[in-house]
Amino acid sequence: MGNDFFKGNKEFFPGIAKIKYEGPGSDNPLAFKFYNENKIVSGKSMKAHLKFGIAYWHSFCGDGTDPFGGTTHFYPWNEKNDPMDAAKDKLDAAFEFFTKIGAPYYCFHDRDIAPEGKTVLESEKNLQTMVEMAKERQDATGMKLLWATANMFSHHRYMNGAFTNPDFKVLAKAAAQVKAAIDAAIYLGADGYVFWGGREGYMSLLNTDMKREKDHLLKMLIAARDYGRKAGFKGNFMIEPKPMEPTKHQYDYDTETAVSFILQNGLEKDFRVNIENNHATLAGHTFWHDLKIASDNGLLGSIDANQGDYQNGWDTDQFPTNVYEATRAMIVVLENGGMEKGGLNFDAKRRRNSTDSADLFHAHIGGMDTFALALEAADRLVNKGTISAMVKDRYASFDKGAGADFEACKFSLEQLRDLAAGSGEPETTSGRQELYENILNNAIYGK
Ligand code: XLS
Ligand code: NI
Ligand code: NI
Repeated sequence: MGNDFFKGNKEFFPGIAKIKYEGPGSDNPLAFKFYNENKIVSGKSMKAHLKFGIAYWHSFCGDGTDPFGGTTHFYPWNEKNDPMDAAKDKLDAAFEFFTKIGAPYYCFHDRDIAPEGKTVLESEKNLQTMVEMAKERQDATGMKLLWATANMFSHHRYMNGAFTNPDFKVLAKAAAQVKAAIDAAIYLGADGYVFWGGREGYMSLLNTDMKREKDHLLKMLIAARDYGRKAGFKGNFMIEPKPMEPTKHQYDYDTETAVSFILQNGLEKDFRVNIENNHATLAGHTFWHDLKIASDNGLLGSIDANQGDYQNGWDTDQFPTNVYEATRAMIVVLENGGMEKGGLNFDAKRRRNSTDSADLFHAHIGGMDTFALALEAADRLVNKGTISAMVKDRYASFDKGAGADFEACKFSLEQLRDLAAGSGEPETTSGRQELYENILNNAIYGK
């Protein structure tokens, strides 16, 4: 394998070497056509701009199961009977994949890397053991943990929620799990810790005290933040919004809701949002819209880079292939000055019927090439500044005179009325949407 670290270990992706950049002229399906990690784009390498992360759950745990059928992805790292032995194989497979695909970051839920034990203590021990192994592999390969999280939605005890469960005993179990996951994040030097509240919501308002549940959610986020900071966690805590699925209604409905929650409760020093494309579209927004909301509020933390299906109303978690959508995302990221402690985590799964191990590579190569194209297109657009100048000009009437006085809160409603009464009908001004769209397309096509 050309990497001493794996000597003596079983190879899980035999016949696939490290994926290289071969450029758009290459016909090799196992090569990057556009992602050239060392290429400099406005002063920074592609690798540093994009900070790709691999989602442990989809890539090494998701087995193709859907509501109508079981496993279709039979993994060689899932063959041992003892769950800890299987977890160790999985870790080796994961690091082999990380090294071969050449993404610098990964993300996991506690239960992705270590099996749940019979007691809290046993679960903590399992996690500690696996985290120590992961640390060794991080040190040997240079991989970094983008963020960690706790899976508080799969176990049956969480069927009525975790932090928002009506039963205090379940809430306490969730607290224990989060404490251990934060400890893991600290030990592995993670840049972030994510709260995605899959079951923090309701199925029916008839049996739900929503006000009380939301209050518990806030109290638990504060307790987790306080513990993390005390224990030395320096990264961002992040809320990942999603409107529904698995619950009918999730409390962190969309980015606007999560941002308001953060600001309303004075959590902006510690909390950011982690935005997923398919969650934004499920909420009836675009990826672009949710990223903009976060960025406008200084709360853009990180991105779960995937895409949905326009015909399906659920979280299909597909690998990103839509360059137009990705470009609009990268425009926000560049205008935001990057994401500091965030990156692009592929929270995406290959399809149930993509059953070759090479498909995992094709999926990630496609996602990485898509965002490389998007980065360059966004850079052309942002650097030229045509659109930003046009937008600025659109609001020029607020830059001076009475418009500027209005922004400085110098007018009452009556005074504004008098201004209106003393002037004629304003001339209409075109919004020029089609022109803007052409400029964006031109940037995508290299102009
Ligand atoms: C599910 C979420 C989940 C989070 C991490 O829809 O996207 O994968 O990213 O718990
Ligand atoms: Ni996600
Ligand atoms: Ni999702």
